[in-house]
Amino acid sequence: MARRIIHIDLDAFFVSVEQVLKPELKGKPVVVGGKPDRRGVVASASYEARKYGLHAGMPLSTAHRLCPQAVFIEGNFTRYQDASTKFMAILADFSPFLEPTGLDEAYLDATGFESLHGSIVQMAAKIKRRIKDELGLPASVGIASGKVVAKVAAEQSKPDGLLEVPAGSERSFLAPLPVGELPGIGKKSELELKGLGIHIIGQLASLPPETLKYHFGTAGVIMHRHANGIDDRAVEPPGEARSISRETTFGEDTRDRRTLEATLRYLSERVGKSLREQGRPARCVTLKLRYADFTTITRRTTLKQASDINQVIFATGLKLLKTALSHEKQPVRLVGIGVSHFIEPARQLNMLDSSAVRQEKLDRVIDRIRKKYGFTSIQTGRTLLLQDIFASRKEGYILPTPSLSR
Ligand code: DCP
Ligand code: CA
Repeated sequence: MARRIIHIDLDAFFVSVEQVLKPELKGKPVVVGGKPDRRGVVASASYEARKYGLHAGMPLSTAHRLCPQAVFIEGNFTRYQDASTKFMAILADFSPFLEPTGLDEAYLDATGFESLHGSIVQMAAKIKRRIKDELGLPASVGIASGKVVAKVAAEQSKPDGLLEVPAGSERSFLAPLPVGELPGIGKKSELELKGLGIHIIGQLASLPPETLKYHFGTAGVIMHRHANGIDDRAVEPPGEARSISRETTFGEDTRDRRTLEATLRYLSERVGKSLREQGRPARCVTLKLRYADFTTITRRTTLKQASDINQVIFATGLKLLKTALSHEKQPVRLVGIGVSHFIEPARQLNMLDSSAVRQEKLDRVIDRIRKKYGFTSIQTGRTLLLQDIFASRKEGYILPTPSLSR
């Protein structure tokens, strides 16, 4: 029996969350990403704004030029995270085979669930209804025998759509679509395929797989299978996180050591907080830097002893930062810090020296105070200077491009 895989993706996610909060924004061109005079890009554009050519990733200044009447909103990442958690909780009610693939999208394996709901289409309609009723958010759903076709079907049905591709018609469904619609084909491959005279997925599907292998390696073989609607990848519920990281892009590229160090300190504290919540200390600390010309480097240190202490994370990152900056004179565009290689705490409990135990306890006390009074209620001298760089609210500083842990 063919599998029934559902892909579900919320429409204009950040914008839709804002529209729930301010219903007067519904039906209007709306952009989340920042005010048009700020450097930065569109994170999410309402479908009304897309009519003017606006899309995610477009510079805000361009968006403003194309659609000056659009409402530009800074956005609030905490709100989107919160909506995402509720969205995933609704999906989890429908199937334990749930694989989130972003804040606002997920795969569900619904094979054999027909009898529970009448049909898979009815199941999908119920999911959409609950998301609309409980969260006020529009979603689009694709149903197919595999992930790739389900995802394309959801995309084709947007906005507020529902599309099932019956088993056996995957190939003919994909055939007329432009190759760029196939997940995994980015701008570069698309151009290369155009060079070969391949414009639609049907043409791709008819090529000998060897040709694609010659041009794209293993990726070409997968591309060929997907173009033919063949995709047997399982829906995989997430395992535990393998790393925790935080990063941010500066409003303006900077060489200022104090700014860089203060930001690194703040990000280290955010990482430390998540790490202590998760309860397993980490062995590795990784620094990430992106320079003005977009060159991105990562540098990693393995700790002698696994840790979840702010100061240890920060000091390790700082050493990496100083070394990196001594080799590079360009201004920095982005800084990030992450930890990985977690260990079970019991393995080293008795080996920790007393000062490490004291520091950890202190960090945990600070976590509790911050939980109650806000993240910026306690700050080290070092991070205070961030007040001049970033706006803050109770949950912490508002970073221009916050990122979730991976
Ligand atoms: N996002 C972002 N920066 C990007 C792309 C996306 O911050 N370059 C954020 C904002 C989006 C959310 O992720 O609202 C989900 O991304 P999608 O690509 O699913 O875009 P939307 O949900 O906004 O629109 P669509 O209706 O096309 O899914
Ligand atoms: Ca979306």
